[in-house]
Amino acid sequence: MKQDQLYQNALKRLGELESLPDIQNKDSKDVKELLEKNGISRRDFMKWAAAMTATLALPSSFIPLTAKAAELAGRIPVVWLHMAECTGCSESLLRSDAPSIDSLIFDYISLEYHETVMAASGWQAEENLTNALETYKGQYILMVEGGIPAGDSEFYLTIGALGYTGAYNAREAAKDAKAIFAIGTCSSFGGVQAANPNPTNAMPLSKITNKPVINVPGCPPSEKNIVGSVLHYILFGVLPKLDAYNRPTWAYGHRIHDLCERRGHFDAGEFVQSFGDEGAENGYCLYKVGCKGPYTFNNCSRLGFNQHTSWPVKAGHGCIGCSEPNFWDTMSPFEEPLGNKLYATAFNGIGADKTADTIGVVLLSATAIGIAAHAAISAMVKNKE
Ligand code: FSX
Ligand code: SF4
Ligand code: F3S
Repeated sequence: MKQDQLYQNALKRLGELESLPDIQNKDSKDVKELLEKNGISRRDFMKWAAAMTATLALPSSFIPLTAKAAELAGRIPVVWLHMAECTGCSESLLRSDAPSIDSLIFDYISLEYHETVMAASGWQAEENLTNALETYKGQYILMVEGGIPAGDSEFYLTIGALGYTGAYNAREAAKDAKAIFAIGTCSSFGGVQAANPNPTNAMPLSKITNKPVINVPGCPPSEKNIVGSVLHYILFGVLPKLDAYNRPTWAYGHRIHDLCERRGHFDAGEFVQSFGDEGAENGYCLYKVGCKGPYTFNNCSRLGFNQHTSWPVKAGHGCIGCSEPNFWDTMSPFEEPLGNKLYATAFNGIGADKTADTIGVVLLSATAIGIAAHAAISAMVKNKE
């Protein structure tokens, strides 16, 4: 769609949303008041809107629309379900001592049901869920965190006094949802629960419902990718452009390696050989101590976490590929280059063992050879200097 048309559609949609009642039931009347209370000026908010517009890969003409979308976040009811996981996805937004604008906007979103933040428990909590699904039938956004035990193993995740399984709750909530997001790698791809031998037969959300699911992976995903997904939906109301794994390309269109701050050292053949060595002190590339940035699609190297303060590679550990399918199996050992794994598996008869995971390793290996070759050539160039 042409930019002009996109802009006009977003404008029309925001106008329609504005005429809806604000259903958020927090202390603050509106986003303006909420930001003021937290000492955030209008100017800071507009700077945030500019950064978020760029994050969503939209031109700067959309900045006022992004700001407006954030202001209207209280008009969209959100139901957030927890499945089998560590709650890191929610924590990535909520555990901030100085709340970022992202977390404030998330707080302002009308969370009709979210087990971590709601006050209700027991029967009342279950009633809240049933009420939210009925009251906002056909209007709510469903966000699901966690892998979901399925089939004969559904009972491994049994929730609350009614004894429903997680899979049952997810299926029921998906039926009348306007849009569905799998938040985190567990919900997107199964995550740690689905790692070999996957004892509970944990599945991604997309295998539990037959409705379209937008995957927002990462273990955890960044606050920007979660809030950006909601804002994108508010702005356009349609599926964003997705990659082969149903991840929005605005967030997962580039490799970690493409924009990594240590990339110059990779190209120059300057590698950390072991943690704590002189190369580590000099901020050299972490490829040889296991960085999976060359095979991982996410925007961590561009945006960082915790209000841009840091991200795994900046903190000194390689990327472990946490936004990729089956990364617990395909990307480990996390502190060894993937090329080592290629060598080991090639001599361990991997071809005879055709599970989905091992096929994943073989496919990945084609890229691994290229990267390993690049790393080796870079190292040779370096040695000749
Ligand atoms: Fe944890 Fe979410 Fe990882 Fe999974 O994040 S951070 S185990 S993606 O489902 O809580
Ligand atoms: Fe950065 Fe890792 Fe790529 Fe090195 S291998 S440049 S540390 S992403
Ligand atoms: Fe995950 Fe790698 Fe980003 S480990 S948080 S995708 S840097």
